[in-house]
Amino acid sequence: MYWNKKMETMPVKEREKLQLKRLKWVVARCAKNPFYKKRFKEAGFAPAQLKKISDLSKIPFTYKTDLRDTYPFGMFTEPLQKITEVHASSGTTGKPIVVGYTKNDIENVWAEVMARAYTAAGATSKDVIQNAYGYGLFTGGLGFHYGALKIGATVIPVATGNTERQIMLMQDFGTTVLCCTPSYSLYLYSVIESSKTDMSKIKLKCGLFGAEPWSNNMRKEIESRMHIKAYDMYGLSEVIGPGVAAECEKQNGLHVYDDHFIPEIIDSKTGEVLGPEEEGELVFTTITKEGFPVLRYRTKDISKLYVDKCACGRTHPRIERISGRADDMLIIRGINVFPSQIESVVLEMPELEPFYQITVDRVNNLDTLAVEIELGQKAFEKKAELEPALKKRLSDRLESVLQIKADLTLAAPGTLPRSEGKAKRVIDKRKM
Ligand code: DLL
Repeated sequence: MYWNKKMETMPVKEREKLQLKRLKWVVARCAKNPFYKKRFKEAGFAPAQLKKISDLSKIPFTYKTDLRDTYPFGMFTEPLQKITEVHASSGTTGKPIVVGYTKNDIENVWAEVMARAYTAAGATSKDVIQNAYGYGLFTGGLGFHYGALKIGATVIPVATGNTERQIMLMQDFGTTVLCCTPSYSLYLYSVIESSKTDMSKIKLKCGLFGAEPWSNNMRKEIESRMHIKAYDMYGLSEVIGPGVAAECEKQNGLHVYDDHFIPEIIDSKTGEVLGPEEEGELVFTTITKEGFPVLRYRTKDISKLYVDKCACGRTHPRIERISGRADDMLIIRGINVFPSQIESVVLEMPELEPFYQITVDRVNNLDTLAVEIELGQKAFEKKAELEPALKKRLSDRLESVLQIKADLTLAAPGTLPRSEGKAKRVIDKRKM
């Protein structure tokens, strides 16, 4: 079942022609933006160099740090009046990275690719979709919402948390499609199993899971425990949000909707473009977005590209499930967290020393974040007196920066491990 048969099954050669036309269009728009204008000049790139689709590799890369440097709207290619919505995700430091959409970007790009993804997972207008991704600045909630509206399904915008309520709605409203992070789905199900839920009232047939890395083993666990099909959904705010690539019923890689986003796999160190089935960093160029296009955006996500035809009939290339990241970004309950964000909060507090350890774990299928920080000597001497207020201040500040709660421990000076080389500040105990 296709949402847009013409685009999803278009012969590759024909699609390449379309891509080249669209690429020229987007590059011409970017050439008028001061950031890109400068980047093109520095790289000695001129839009006229684009003669065939492989000339894409002549365009200079863009990076997450470029978004930080042009914060908030410097990479937009439409005036703010034309931008109808903004979203934001974690940057490497305190400020978020901001992305913007025109009405057309939302209706004809985002909702369109999400409609394709839902359809590929077997969802139709007859389904009741429980959307348990976070609504707000995070791209998950509204991305899944717009796609659900587009296919004409009934959407329950329940957002994250409140597991008891999720289960109640799931039974009472007859949810058939669940959208949330894969780890949350398992947590939800463990609560269903331990509470005396009437299983005959659970009508779930599939789930669209993403926003964090997960494995095929985790898929098997979800599918066998929940008796549903579990589909991998991939995306990132900078490219569109969820809906950059999604699995079809064959569950054999994620189709990249490359009439909107052209994927490349590169060698992270040299920047050289790699061939099909070679592992490297995913890079995307958006070729239809008006508000905030990105050219050769370095995702830091590690994957492979498959260009052979999928048995489902779609001609879009596929990426392999993301196997890791080329930087230190952690994904905790679907939220991007950089250790540097935690560090910057620690450094704001004069009572604390810049020695800290971050431990991420998974308890009952839910990610946990614990941060241990050393107190300075003076503060340590008054620990009993200072601790409650200091912990509260730190906890509130971390939550406002990270959007998740951390379990905090204030340690005695000199007690956390020191290292001679690179500090190992993060212990990730999760097994996926
Ligand atoms: O997490 C978009 C999304 C929302 C995708 C809901 C799927 C479902 P960001 O917050 O900008 O956007 O985070 C993007 O999350 O670069 C990956 O490292 C990671 N990520 C997203 N989906 C997957 C996935 C959303 N299916 C970052 N597998 C990306 C592994 C994923 N990692």
